[in-house]
Amino acid sequence: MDLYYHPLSTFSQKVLMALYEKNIAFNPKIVNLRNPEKRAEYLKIYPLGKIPFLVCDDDRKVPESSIIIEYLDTHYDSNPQLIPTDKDRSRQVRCTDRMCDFYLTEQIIILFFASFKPEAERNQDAIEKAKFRINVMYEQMDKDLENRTWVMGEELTMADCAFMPGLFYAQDIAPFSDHANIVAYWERLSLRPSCQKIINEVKPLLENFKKTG
Ligand SMILES: N[C@@H](CCC(=O)N[C@@H](CS)C(=O)NCC(=O)O)C(=O)O
Repeated sequence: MDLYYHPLSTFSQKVLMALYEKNIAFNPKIVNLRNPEKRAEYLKIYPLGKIPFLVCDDDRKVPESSIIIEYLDTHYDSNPQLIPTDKDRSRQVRCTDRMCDFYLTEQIIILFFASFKPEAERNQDAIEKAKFRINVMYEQMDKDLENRTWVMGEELTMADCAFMPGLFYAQDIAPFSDHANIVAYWERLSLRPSCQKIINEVKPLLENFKKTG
């Protein structure tokens, strides 16, 4: 199957983590959405132009990071199971994943792109709202992680895949150093081979992106 993605993209990293954790092989198709020609080519594959996007061998198309992970969980017999089969646990994991996407990852992306703009051109309202949401998420996460190894408990789930990219980018732009349980969690999470693989690939690209904007 083909995975359309970019190593710098947070939602792509979420899916990469699931693929690496489950040890599922895929054809990497890196999409550079900043290049107008490449973007136009990609729009023919996925008209909304969002990444990640999975095209399966039977030509089934799967958009949206959480839905791709659900597809991997239900179509591949490989552990870990990232969305529990128990209905209540499943709802809790999907809820945390969604909260993370909307109120942490997307807010961190807002701060990340704002950081490249001159102060006067930044949307201060959006920045304040983003900081507020990130802080609410950190407070909740720090409480949740008090007695847990992973964000939902002792099993790694899709929610951990969702938190990984945001926390990676947050280190510079929305530090969580005041939240000891998140710091300890990030240490555990970032040391997983799946995360190391993603971080090692993204670090040089990120340094370059910061220089060139
Ligand atoms: N809800 C989507 C969000 C995907 C998304 O926003 N991806 C970003 C990259 S991290 C993207 O495609 N941005 C390009 C654009 O919006 O044109 C998911 O979970 O996959």
